[in-house]
Amino acid sequence: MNYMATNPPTPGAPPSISDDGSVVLERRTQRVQPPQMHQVVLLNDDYTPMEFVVAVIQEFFSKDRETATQIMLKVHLDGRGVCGVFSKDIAATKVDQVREAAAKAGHPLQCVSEPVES
Ligand code: TYC
Repeated sequence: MNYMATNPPTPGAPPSISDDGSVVLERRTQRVQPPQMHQVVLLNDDYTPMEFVVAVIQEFFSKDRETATQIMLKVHLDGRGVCGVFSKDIAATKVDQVREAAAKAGHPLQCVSEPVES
C-alpha cells in the first residue's frame, strides 16, 4: 500500500479516489523537519599553547594538520572558530572531550556548542 501523499494538500478538498482505489479523506504533506544541528566552537585564551589546540582539533574533529592550524589561527585572531557541525548529542560529546583533554593537560581552553542559525 502507498502511504505517501502524492498531491499537495488541499485544505477543505472533498474526498478523492487514490491510485489504488481507496478513498482519501484528507491529504497532508509530511511536516517532519531535519534535526537542528549544532556547531562546536573553540574560544581563544592567552595561555593554551597553539600546538595543543592544533592537536585537539586534529584528534577530536578529524582535521588534517593544515586545516587544524588554519582553524586554530582563526580562533587566535578572531576569538572563536567553528571546528565542526554535528547533531546535538555528538556536539555535546565533542565539547566534553575537548574540555577533558584541556583540563588533563592543565590548559584553560574553552569549547562550547551552539545551534546552527538556519
Ligand atoms: N591564543 C593562544 C596563544 O597565543 C592560542 C590559542 C588558540 C588558544 C586557539 C586557544 O582556542 C584557542 N597561545
